[in-house]
Amino acid sequence: MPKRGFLIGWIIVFFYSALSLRAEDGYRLWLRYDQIENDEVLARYRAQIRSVQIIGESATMVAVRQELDMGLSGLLSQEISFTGDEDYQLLVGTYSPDGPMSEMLSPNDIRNLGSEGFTIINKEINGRNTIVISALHDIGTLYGTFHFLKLIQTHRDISNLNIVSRPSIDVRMLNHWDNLDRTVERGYAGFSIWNWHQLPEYIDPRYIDYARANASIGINGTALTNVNANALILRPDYLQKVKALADVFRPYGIKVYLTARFSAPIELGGMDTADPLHAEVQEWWNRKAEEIYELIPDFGGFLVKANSEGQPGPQNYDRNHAEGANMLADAVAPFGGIVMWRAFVYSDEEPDDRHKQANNEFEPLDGQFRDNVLIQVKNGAIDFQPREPFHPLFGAVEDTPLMLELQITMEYLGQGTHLVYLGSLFREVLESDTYMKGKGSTVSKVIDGSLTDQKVTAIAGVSNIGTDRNWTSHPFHQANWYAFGRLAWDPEMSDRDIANDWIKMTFSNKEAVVDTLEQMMMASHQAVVNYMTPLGLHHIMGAGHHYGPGPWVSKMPRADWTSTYYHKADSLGVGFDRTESGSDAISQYHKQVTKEFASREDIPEKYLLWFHRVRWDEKVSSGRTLWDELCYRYQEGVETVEGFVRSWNDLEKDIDKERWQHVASLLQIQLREAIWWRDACLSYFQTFSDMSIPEGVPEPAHDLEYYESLVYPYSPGIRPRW
Ligand code: BDP
Repeated sequence: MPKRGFLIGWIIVFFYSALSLRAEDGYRLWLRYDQIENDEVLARYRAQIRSVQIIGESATMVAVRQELDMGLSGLLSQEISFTGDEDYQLLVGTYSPDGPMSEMLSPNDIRNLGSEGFTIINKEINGRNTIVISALHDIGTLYGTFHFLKLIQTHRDISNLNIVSRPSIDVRMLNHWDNLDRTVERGYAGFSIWNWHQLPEYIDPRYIDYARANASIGINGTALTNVNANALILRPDYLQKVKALADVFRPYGIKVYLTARFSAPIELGGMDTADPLHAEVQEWWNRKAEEIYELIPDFGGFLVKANSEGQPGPQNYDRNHAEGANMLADAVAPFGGIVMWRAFVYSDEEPDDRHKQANNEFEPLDGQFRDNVLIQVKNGAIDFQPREPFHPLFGAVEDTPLMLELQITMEYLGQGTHLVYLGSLFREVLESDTYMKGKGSTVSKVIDGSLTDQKVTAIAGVSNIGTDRNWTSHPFHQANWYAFGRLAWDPEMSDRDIANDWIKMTFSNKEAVVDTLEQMMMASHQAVVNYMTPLGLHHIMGAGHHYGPGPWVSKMPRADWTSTYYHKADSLGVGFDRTESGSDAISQYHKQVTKEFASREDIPEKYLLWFHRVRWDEKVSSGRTLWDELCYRYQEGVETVEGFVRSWNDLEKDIDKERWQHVASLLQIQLREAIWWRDACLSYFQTFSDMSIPEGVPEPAHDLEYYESLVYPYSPGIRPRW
């Protein structure tokens, strides 16, 4: 007998050590529930949570139970009782005035929770300090559950909680630029996770983990398909596939949306027009909406890219954006759906500065859209550049709901391989002041509806998710998905606090790790701006795939696809004059902003060349010439990445082998490419400035011809053409 016990003992030891040695592949994202390493913290939580009472049986409450079971038994590595014993220490349930939770909570506790908010509060129940997680709807209770698990993952004190949280924005969604053939436009993390061919029968378990991850950060919508849309998704068999996904996501509070190809009545309906004022076209969309809602009663609505970059739209029939949007809005309105109509438009013929075109087209239409239409506006007027000043539409449209579109996939910020924390970029956009209603009219206040009283509010992030085992290619890019969700819930949150939570949940609570990673992440946005597009330079990347530097790009089908259009370098200077003496795009901002940006003295230097043409020998705020400053900024970007390499090396012992090795390799790519950007851009601009590279900045390793000769036909994420 003792022999047998001995053997079993060894089997158990072997099993657990095998478990702890399991390769850390990043699949679990920030929902890692490994046993807490700090013994003191562990002992405290173990005593605080042994028994849990969950009230409710809906699919969402089943998800609550599963998450708590997995989370608590993993983190605390002890058996948790869910048997409903009287001595529970955690009570989880949705409040209703005549339900059991009403005995535990006062109406005051649940006031102001809205449809998605939650409360987590310590109460004396049965003479015991009990934690109560509750909400007015099950989804709020699920959000509260994830919040609670986060408190434990980040080692917060849970003995005296009094949390009330509700989202500031109604629709918090991901936009997948996923094609039906599973390629992803501007996707750098593998293929699309939507396995259209095997849906609706095969439900990949990934869909559930996708939903869990999104729910954990409050994301409640997903547009499944590319904005460069394919009408096929609206065909009945594809709608069955969409329904299967919607059914998986529903318990997690996530609604599905689809991109609507404006010409679908022609392509699918066999009609000869898609004119939005044509009765039969309207009828086609009304029927289509009915068909969709029959299958998916909580379908969110349509996202539309129209008359932009070759996509069909109302202007093909001499109708305007409002007429196009309203037709679709009328089709989904009876079912509570919305239409998100993108403002990323620039006309094929218009010779005007591209910066101005969205305002030119949308400002005159303000007030003409149906109540269930939102205009979806990118953060800046050009295109998700490493840094852009906020889009002037945010301060110019008052009678139409505006929503913000951010890009999580980093098309212009190093794509799948550079460590860049976007929390800082998002924060910068959200706190930009539009002055729409006087000082303090930040973009976040425009989009959360508090300034204009808009009925629906929304925010979208272009997803960076793909079939890569770790979802996002770079382990640190998980933080960008995470930060998007957190800011969508609370646009006033600090990017640093979000990074701090993410690091603790994803890597470690050890102070040295947290401090180092936080520093790296917080420095990373400015670093990429420095080594790619310092001082307001923009759109100087490689053509087509947008990979690597390409300031020399000058021959493209359209001038505003070239780099030379944007930097306008010549022997005198560099920069795009968007002041009154130039394109005057600057006047589309509120006059307070226009005044600031128009002034060479007042303009934040980070936007200098975005709005001004500056002579190479002109002095900037550091007292250096523009040319020297440019060189130093590029160099500073490279040096910051060198610092990342050193910092990461110092953490080798604190991070699991797999992720440490992965990030270490990616940092080598980032460093090589930062140097490439610096050397290629300085070689190129030097042909105009004709000034020498200042001391402290190395001479480029190659000549300009070399950099210009590099071609990357298989760079990922390329825009498919059909
Ligand atoms: C650009 C991308 C292109 C997208 C477009 C858009 O290069 O692939 O289709 O934005 O947002 O940044 O519609």
